[in-house]
Amino acid sequence: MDRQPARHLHDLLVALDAIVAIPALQPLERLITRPGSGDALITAIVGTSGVGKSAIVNALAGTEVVTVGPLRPTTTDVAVWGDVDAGYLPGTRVLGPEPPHHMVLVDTPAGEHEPGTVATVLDRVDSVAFVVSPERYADATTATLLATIRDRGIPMSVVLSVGARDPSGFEGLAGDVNVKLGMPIDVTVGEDANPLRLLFDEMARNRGHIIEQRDRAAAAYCARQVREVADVLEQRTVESQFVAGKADEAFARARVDRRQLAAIADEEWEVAASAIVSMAAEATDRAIGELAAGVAQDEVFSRTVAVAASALPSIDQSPIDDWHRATTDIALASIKRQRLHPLRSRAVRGDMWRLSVDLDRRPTGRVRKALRDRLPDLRFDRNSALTVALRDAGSARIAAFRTDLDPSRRVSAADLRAAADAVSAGGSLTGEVAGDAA
Ligand SMILES: Nc1nc2c(ncn2[C@@H]2O[C@H](COP(=O)(O)OP(=O)(O)OP(=O)(O)O)[C@@H](O)[C@H]2O)c(=O)[nH]1
Ligand SMILES: [Mg+2]
Repeated sequence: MDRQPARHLHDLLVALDAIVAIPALQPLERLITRPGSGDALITAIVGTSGVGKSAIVNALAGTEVVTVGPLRPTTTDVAVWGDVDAGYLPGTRVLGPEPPHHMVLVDTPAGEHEPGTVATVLDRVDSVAFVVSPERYADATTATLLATIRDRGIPMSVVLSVGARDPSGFEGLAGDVNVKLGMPIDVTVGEDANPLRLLFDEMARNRGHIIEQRDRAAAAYCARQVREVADVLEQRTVESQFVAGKADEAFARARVDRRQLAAIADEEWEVAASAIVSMAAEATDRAIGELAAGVAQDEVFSRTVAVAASALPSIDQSPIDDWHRATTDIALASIKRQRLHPLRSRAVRGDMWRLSVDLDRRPTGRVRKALRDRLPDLRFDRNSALTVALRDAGSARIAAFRTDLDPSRRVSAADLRAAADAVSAGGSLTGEVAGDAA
């Protein structure tokens, strides 16, 4: 698979508001990070609580490798049995014999108890063994879980787990499960796990095909999620333009040029930044003085020295000079970075406005002075109409900032849609697995 389109889409999504982008990011991780062709088929064992998911894993292992229990739910953490990168698939590692066909089997917590965990696992795995029991196959939670898997288009087999019960006594059960799930049972497992081993034999043989199908499904699902994000982005952009327009009206009413205000805010920030630099420099000078005078007893001070020394790559004959330069450079760089970061400086500006006008406080001295210089007849403290207008404007600007999904305006809905299309057109691992599918 060409992972480039997925990476590009990933970059666009991370530039957006994280909360909105997460549902689209998760399936993308598979397309970017799914280990290559040398790895085993990853299958999740999924179902509601008590259907026998963990019991099936133990039956396959021939020994108790995961906990089975009468309490609901029993499994609370994902258990990964087989060889796969823990960064790709986190969870407790199962110790025991090798899983069949070097597969990776994932015992999951019950879907109704840990829906978020199960959804994350689903986004990573290649296929699902969906487990039902004679007692639980027709309930709403089973249906919800099944819908989650179908929605993602994950290749799936249905496993009926009967435990120690005699399956011959279940007249009409198979037909009813078929009707209720809308899928036939692929395998019935009792205390003997052989029928399931046979199913896994076949899955292992079709491994390349299953992974390819899964990648296509992940790409399609991801593209769908991204299109939803693009819709939200479009809608939010319209909303934020509307509130920003309201702010401009308020500024116009008050006859204040907001660009002027912004410039003043920047100027204030610059003054504050240089104050921080000189404070840092003074502290450094003081420290150097104390060091030279041999009074570096103070615990805090020696810690500072240790940190500064460890930050320096090598201490030559003039360690104090190096130290001074390094700490000043770091202070300057961090201040510059903060200042240049557009999000941050906009947020700082927004906060300055809010402090000065939103809470009915007077604008800061420098803002007042600068405005007074430019508009000599204005008297801020007396002109309540202006204060109200400024407050409205400040609130609206802040609201616009918060409504905006992409305050830096690097991502457009059209970019997102185009990137999603590219991913759904190329989201296949065919080339990588074709050679070793057999
Ligand atoms: N009578 C009895 N039943 C048990 C015992 N341990 C497990 N079971 C039953 O065996 C079945 C399978 O249990 P599990 O394999 O833990 O079920 P699971 O699907 O993994 O359930 P969760 O981990 O809760 O999602 C359930 O019906 C349990 O109630 C036990 O010690 N005594
Ligand atoms: Mg369990």
